[in-house]
Amino acid sequence: MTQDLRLAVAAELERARARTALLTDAVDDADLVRQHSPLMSPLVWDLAHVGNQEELWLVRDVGGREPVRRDIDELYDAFKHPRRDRPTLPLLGPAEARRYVATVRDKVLDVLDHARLEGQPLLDRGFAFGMIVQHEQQHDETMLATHQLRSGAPVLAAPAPPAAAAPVTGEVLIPGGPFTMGTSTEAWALDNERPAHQVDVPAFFIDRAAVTNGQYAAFIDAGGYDDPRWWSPAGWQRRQSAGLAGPRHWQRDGDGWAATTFGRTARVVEDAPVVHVSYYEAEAYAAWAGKRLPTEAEWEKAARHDPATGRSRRYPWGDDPPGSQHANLGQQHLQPAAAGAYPEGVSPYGVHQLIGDVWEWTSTDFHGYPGFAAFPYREYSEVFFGPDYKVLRGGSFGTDRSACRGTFRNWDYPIRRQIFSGFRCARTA
Ligand code: AVJ
Ligand code: FE
Repeated sequence: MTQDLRLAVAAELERARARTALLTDAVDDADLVRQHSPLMSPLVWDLAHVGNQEELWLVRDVGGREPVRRDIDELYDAFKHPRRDRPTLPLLGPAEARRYVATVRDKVLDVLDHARLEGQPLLDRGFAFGMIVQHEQQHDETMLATHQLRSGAPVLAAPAPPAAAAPVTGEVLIPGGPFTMGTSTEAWALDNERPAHQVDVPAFFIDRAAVTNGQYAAFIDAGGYDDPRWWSPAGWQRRQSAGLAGPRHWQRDGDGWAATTFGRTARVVEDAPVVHVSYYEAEAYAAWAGKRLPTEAEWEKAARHDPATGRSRRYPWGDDPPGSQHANLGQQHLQPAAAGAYPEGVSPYGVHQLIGDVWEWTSTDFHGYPGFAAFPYREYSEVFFGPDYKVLRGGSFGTDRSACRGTFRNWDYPIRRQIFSGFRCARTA
């Protein structure tokens, strides 16, 4: 049993590292140390930061081993230096960073061989290793977002996602009543997903698919960006000060729209989810459509609640881990898939593509659930709780399956759109 777990952990560590290598080997050294946007770190910072977190938690804390590079802890502490300042730091260069992460990984595989993966909460069912796997995968998504902000010739390529099996439109009614939100049993769930608790959700309608490029273009063409009626006061202020006129990366193309994706410009796909919109834009679209954004509890009930059994599933399709038939995850396609492309991923209520494709904005501020306890460090979640951040759910095409669950919670500022963010609409029944 623990031998199986050890092998599974090692495979997940390896899979994360392969993705990190792909994203960092795709560009030359000059590109690795360059800052492609003030919102992002140089890729070489993410690389060494991933290794440093792995060293802190697995080499030193779990393994009780001597530090590899205690002298660099400060450089890679995300709270010591905001992203915009990171290019001016005396960072490890590309070759040094690669050597560092490889040295740390060698030690970690040795620690894994000897660790007891039970007993204390930090090690129970391999949690600390799972946390570090997810951390690397989260940074791999961040690095993918950096790639999207990079200018120059394309360096990443992937096959197109599957087409829609049948078009998915309209909404479903989710009857009122309690459901179980969050988890107390998922082995690698992070602190903010815990504990499981009952939430009574009044009846509501939710869209079966995320808002598509075609639908969003109709909002723009109807003058949606010029009518303060649809925008919240904060959203309108942002729309004005940032001069917003459409999703990030969109440009006019005749009477339609094109978008530049990882260096390639093409017409936007009508029936694929819109991506790179802020919370404020999502909120304005929903108001224009006579709807609203779902609350986080509504989103999770639509995704996990099984009315036949009364229990909450790990994923919309059941308890099996995500496969390529269920959801567009893991940077396999590098773009969201059309509504209806993953019929095997549908939820019990008939809602599609809740997992994968695009992160979905919810109307809920990021807070701890009742009974929340910071674990294993306050800086993962707790320091972000409060009204400044909105919760996003479901993961995107850039999110790995190890960093995405029915209970997984992401968060960002409502003005942000460099992430792979979209949304679906809801309304009160
Ligand atoms: C959960 C995506 C908001 O990138 O800020 C990475 C994940 N935390 N390193 C982030 C994270 C520490 C986090 N998000
Ligand atoms: Fe980090």
